[in-house]
Amino acid sequence: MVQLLNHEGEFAPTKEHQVYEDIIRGLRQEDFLKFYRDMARIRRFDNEATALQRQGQLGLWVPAIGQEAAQIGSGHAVGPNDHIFPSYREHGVAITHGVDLIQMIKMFRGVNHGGWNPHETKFHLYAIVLGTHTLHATGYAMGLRFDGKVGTGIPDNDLAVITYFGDGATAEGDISEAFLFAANHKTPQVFFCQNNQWAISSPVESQLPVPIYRRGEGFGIPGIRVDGNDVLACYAVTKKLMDDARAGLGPALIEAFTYRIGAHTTSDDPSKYRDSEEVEYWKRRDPLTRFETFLRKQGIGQDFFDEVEEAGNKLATEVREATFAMPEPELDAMFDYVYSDPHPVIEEQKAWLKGYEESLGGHTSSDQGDTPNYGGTR
Ligand SMILES: Cc1ncc(C[n+]2csc(CCOP(=O)(O)OP(=O)(O)O)c2C)c(N)n1
Repeated sequence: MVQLLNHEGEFAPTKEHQVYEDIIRGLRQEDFLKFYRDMARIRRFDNEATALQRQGQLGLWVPAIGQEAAQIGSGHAVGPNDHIFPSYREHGVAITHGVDLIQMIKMFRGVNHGGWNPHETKFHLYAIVLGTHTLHATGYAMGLRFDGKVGTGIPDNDLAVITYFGDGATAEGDISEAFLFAANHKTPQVFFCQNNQWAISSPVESQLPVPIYRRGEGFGIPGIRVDGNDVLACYAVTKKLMDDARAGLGPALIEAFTYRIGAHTTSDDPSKYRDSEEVEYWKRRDPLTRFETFLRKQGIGQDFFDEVEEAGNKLATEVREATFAMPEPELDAMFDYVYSDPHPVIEEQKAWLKGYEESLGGHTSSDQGDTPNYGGTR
């Protein structure tokens, strides 16, 4: 396993990881501070969003607590024009590529159609159906190869794709299919698995005949395991493999070994299926604490940490205020993007809903009971 920062927060790479050590030695202090700022920012955001859900302001929240190093480290290693295909927990990666967190809140409040503009950010929309987006990523990466965007060495021409998924998602056939197409087409692509050790209530041991990082071997995809709670290792390994992919060396698989400290989602109660000692063990391996220790050893003073905390509080206030100020969507907005052209069944449903609302005096109510009969065939 590649680890550059040990549990005591000391930079202690081994000889065999020289290539990754060199990548980190090429960074400036400013980069380290940015990594910490982003990890703390996303932790604060996560806590605020969880509180908003508990207060009935969001339909659901999906916390990423414990996975900040894997996400911020890898996210910063992705080039500005590379494409990112996330699953649904990658809020940390999202902020490294300019996704507006308020847009993300809108999605979980159910007032928009699923997020942000992926053309602007290169961070594609969240995919709830496990594994599907790894095929989208592979298709995109095949396109890059067909378009000559790989291995030319021409600055700004060569691009790569990264896709994120969990340990549980590796059980999906889609991921095996994505591996096969990626390997056959030698796509410029990194598969980044955050092994947070739980797929809701299924422990990773229940689905692991071989370690995840070796899952691609039979397809011809080399894999590497990285300490997912070490932001520097996550950065360095992702940077190296994305550079290799852009240079035309083909796809690779990274398994970031981490832990989901929080619940699967706000609808989950993990105390029903895992021991508190296990959670406490991993809290002692909190990626933020390890990196803070490292920074303090580098001479970073309290002022910096105070400033980060203040910025987090400010962000939380902004998110909260923006949430309360979000306008409700128009009732028929849900029909707008089903088809690009008008469709008779959709028009029929729209008309039915309008009539139904009018029969209630124009108010929406989810508890009126009637199951609508939309008429159309499907
Ligand atoms: C195809 C499919 N099957 C089942 C689900 C229900 N589901 C949602 S999340 C989840 C667990 C996923 O675990 P993992 O891939 O380890 O990712 P994590 O949520 O831990 O980040 C399941 C089974 C789904 N969304 N899609």
